Amino acid sequence: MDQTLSPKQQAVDLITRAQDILIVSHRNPDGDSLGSTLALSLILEKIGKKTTMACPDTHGQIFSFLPKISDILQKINTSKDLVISVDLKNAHLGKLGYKKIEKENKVEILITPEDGRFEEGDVSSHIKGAKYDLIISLDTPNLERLGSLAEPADIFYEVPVINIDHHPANERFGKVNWVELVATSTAEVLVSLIEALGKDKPLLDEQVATCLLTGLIYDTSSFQNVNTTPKSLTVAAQLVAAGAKQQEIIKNLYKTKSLETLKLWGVILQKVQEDKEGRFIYSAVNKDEIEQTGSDEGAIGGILDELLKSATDVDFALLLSERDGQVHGSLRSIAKGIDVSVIADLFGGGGHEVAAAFRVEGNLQEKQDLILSKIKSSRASGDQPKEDGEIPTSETVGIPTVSVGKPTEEPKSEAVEVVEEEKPVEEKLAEEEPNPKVIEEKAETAKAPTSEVAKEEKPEIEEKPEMEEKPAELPKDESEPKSELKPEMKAESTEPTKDSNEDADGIFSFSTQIPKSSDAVEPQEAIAPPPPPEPNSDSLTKW
Ligand SMILES: [Mn+2]
Repeated sequence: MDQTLSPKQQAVDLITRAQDILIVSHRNPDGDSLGSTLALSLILEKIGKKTTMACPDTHGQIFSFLPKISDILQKINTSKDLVISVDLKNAHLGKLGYKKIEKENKVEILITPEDGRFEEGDVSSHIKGAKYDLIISLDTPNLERLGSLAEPADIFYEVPVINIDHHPANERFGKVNWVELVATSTAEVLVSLIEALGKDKPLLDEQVATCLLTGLIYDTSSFQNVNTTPKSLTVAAQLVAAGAKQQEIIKNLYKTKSLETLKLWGVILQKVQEDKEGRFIYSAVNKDEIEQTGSDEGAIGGILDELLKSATDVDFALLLSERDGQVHGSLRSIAKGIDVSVIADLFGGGGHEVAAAFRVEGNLQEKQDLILSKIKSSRASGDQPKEDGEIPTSETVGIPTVSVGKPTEEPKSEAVEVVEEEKPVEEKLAEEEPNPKVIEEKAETAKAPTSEVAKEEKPEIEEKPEMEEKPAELPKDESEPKSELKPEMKAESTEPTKDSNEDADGIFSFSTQIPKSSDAVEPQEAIAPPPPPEPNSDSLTKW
């Protein structure tokens, strides 16, 4: 890779040479991560690439209007094929088949020569590399945020990664790191990539524009946030001109609430309380209440921004929600100059000045009072609102200054973990302190950041929601008809011609796809019986 090229040029170069591209984005998907993923997939398919989209968590209902959204997988297949090669110098291929020996938990592959005689030394084997030849990570500051997609993370070290993002905390884990701090959203960065890829033919169509505009609208809260830049407005205008369905996006993102969401909001609003001394409002919702309304945790996200944040005469709003044995705290500043990341920091959390979050192990009942009293005493001890017009410092602009510590390194009374806010907030830093040094930083292969700047930006915002994670149920193989495994030679094979069963790499593939359900599944479980033979289906004989 030519290091003198810009990250954009390097990205274009890698994409041009790749065939099978995996697009991944962070846990707890949002409008930017989803819109960007979908737009990029649509574009890459247009230029003849095969793409797979993956996000470790399911998306919220409000995003269902986006094209192709149901194609986003929650799991990626990281399994690798075992390739058995047979040298044909001594014999020509006649028939090829296999049989499974249940007792010994083995499969035998039988190759009958058409003429000549095979020698034992004609056989060799190797493990085929990862299925994908390129990974593009979108809107994701580090591998941890990819959740189960990066567990194990081997594939991210074996396959080149293009890391496209706009978060200051990005760890630059890619081979190419295109991190534009001045961009409002990853979608905005992609507009420039799409232009570069579409030199020969324009690629921006209605669907792509709608996906990208969703990302821009989401990350700027419909251009309300302070991170809204002139460029983002120009790009948005360009997208609307290309047919982006702005009204449909607004309707789905902001004007459509399911009855379940409204019920949950009702519960939350009913329980809102004010702490006069601490100058904040708070509400809390437990697991049962979430379940009773029929909504999911994803429905909680919007209420802070849409309702609680409108409260007057308080400094900030706090919402506690119980999820999977943890209490999640979400914070929004209301009064100008209040930095809620300081509050989140009390519990090992982090975030930005205007929005932050934390997570505490335990249930709501036992932790609520503890959390509230800790906040109150911190407020009492002099966390005063900052003066308006104060010159932003690295702290006030939301550069997280908390150090990330595993619970073992930071013994605290309660096990806390740092979380990132569900809803991305404005990257004020991006606007106020664009750091050319970082933007210009050239690709580094999966290395820890070495520069001072990079260290400073080491993300302490780490999110472990896992709340929406519903790994796809994989079919079990119990139902497999055992009779199919009987070692009886089937005679209906055809001539071993290459064309019908050779894939792009020239490797024979069984017409009976062995359903590789998941890498987590025991190999022997994953092997399904061959389906009933179809005459002339291929030249591989099953017996
Ligand atoms: Mn984003």
